[in-house]
Amino acid sequence: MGRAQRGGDHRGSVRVGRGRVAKLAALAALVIPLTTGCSVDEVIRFGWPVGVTPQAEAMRQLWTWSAIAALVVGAITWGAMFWAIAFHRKRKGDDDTPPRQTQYNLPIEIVFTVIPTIIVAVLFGFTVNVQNYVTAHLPNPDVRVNITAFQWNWRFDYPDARAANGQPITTQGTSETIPLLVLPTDRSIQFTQHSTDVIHSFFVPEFLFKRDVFPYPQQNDQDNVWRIDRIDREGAFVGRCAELCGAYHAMMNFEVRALSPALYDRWVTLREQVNPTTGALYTAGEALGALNCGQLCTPQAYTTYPFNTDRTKRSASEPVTAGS
Ligand SMILES: [Cu+2]
Repeated sequence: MGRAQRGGDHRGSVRVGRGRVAKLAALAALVIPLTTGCSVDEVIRFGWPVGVTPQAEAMRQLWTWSAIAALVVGAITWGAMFWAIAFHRKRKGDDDTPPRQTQYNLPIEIVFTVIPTIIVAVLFGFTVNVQNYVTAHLPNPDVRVNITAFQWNWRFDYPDARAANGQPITTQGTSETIPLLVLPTDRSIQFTQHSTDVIHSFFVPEFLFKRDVFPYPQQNDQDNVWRIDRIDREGAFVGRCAELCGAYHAMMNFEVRALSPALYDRWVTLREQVNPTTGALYTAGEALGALNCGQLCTPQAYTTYPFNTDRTKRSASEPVTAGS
């Protein structure tokens, strides 16, 4: 067998090898999404939770398109890299002459400066647009809630709803009770927040949003007002403190309970009244229990649970069993 013929066989086997790799890659690209149970919706969320507000959806779309833009740039870059690696390797018999050099090529330099600048400008434009939408205030919100954060719990006041004692409806968490932030679906809600001690952060993952809770927000030049246009569906959503605020920061949880507007109105009416069983104003949990609407009206939080404050226990807190 001559040298040329052996060389031909070698090139042929390389071609077959490359073809097999390409087929395997295509097969993996097809099979992996199908076998891992990922829906198209899940894939294009690129790991973000499913939001329940229009603001969350706007941010999710920004994220999705930014990720797609990054993947397109990535695919072009990886393609160029692998093409150079595969087809421009130093081969046996090549001498040490360097390949054709293209530095100081002004048109290419200009193109490679202008294209990234355009990409960054477009991403910046869309980001500012979404940010302005998410952080805008509402002139006339349907519901207003004042949030007070403190080491290590939350208080929620409804300034537009007066209880029988003339004070706004208030829900405050304790070491034994996770505070329930009851809100209506399909109504605009504006939150005003402040802290009584250190900086906390109000975070509901399903809102895809968090805002630091400052002491003295005005003096600290902080925008402590934000809003959501509506909550899209009923449900219970865990809320957390997202700013390291002290020893029990990780346990500073609350629960958003989103009710239909009709149920929410009934809940507010109950909270304005005295509970005949206790002789005191209805608590958030008692009023929910009285609505009797199934799991959504469970008097205690069920997305999270109170923590054990006894530090001598040295064991993890346990979920509160039903009825306790
Ligand atoms: Cu905190």
